[in-house]
Amino acid sequence: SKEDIKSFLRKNAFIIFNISAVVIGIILGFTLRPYKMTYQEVKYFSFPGELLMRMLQMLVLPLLVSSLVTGMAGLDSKASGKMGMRAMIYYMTTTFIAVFIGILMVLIVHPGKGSKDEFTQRQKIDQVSPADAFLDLIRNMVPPNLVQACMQQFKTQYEKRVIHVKIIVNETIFNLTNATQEIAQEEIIPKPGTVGGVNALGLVVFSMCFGLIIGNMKEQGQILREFFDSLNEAIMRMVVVIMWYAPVGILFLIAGKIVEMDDVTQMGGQLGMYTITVIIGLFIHGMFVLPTLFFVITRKNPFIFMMGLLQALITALGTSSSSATLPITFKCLEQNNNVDRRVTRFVLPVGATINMDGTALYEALAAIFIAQVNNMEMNFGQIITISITATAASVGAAGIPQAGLVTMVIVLTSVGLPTDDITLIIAVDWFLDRLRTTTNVLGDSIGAGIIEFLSQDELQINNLELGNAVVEE
Ligand code: DAS
Repeated sequence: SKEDIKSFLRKNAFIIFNISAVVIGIILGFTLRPYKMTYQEVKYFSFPGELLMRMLQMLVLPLLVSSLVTGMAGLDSKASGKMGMRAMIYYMTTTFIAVFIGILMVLIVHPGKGSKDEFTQRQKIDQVSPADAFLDLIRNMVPPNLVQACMQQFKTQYEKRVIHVKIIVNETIFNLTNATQEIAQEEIIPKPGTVGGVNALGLVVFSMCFGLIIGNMKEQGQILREFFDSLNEAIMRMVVVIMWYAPVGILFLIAGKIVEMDDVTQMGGQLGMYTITVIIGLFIHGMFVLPTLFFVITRKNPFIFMMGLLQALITALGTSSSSATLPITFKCLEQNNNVDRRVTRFVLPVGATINMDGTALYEALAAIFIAQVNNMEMNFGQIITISITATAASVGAAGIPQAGLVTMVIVLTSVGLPTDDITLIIAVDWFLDRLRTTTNVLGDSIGAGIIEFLSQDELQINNLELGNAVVEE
């Protein structure tokens, strides 16, 4: 009946809007592509999308800090310790499985055919020793200046920007249009560990310690607990507003990207096979491994759970940033899937920062692909090294567009592969980045569901102990 249709539409409005946004965005993008817009025109055209990115990024900092602080403060230290352990075990296990799938896929499909003839002209890429990269990761965890940790680090980003310009502009094989050349100059590849200028890792570490401390401070900590709790609530209400705008932004982000993307003329060759291999690997991990894990542990239907996440997954696809998606991930998990807020607040900010299954899978796969292109046989030891460094590189990669490409350097240098060959895969990276970001967000969300299930006892005890002081929303 009419009423049924109405209530169906109302219940599923977000899902309908978001799916329509993707479909219309793709159609619009391909319709406008033949008109070869200039850089200026593309910029105006994608403006609604740029606005969405900015809105989401605007909320990330206060959301990340307030949710972690209240999350930690709202649990007793035993509960948070146990939950933290579970989260770490989940992150490590799933990341290793992802790496394993990536390696298996690239060894089976063997997309690299031992010649670089198809790829011409490569550019120099900065050398970073794995040891330095590792120290950098630790350094980022302890920001000397908290205010600075919240702000853009212009210098390093600018350096990366110049390098990126050279790479794109000098690539001759991809028939660059004017639009792409100029856009490349605007693009920023930030330093690992920084999220849209925010040092997320450092803020995560600080907020967790801070939350733990004020949680143990009895009456003295009351004001702070209430402050962060209410800040968190306010930010979450802002997220609701943005969620209504999100489909519009996503439509233009996708259409804009399709309009400006390079013509990849050689997709039939090695690069095409590589792309397909990555897609299949991500698909296996996201649609088979993670749902199975979820089902085995919780005995709940993983695909219903994933339907509830749809808006977050689509936002990840549109923004290629798991950090920018974080606000939406929160809302989807809490509103649609009823995951306990004490769990989401605790695990989502950490997950979005360090747990990146898609990125890990991709880095391992890409490294071995580059070895294949160079006709270099990787022995067992080297493959183990790649697994470990790919995991570390995914932890170190910030949740921002194409961060994984930057941390690839660590994986390549660890086994003596030419880092300049990262430029071979740049042409398709914007696309694969979107898919791996979606996988990253899926991994974090399924993790939240699993950890909630495993932590029922602790949550129960905390409910009784804390009454409705901090816990009740
Ligand atoms: N785009 C990333 C993310 O936000 C990371 C990556 O580049 O792999 O998840």
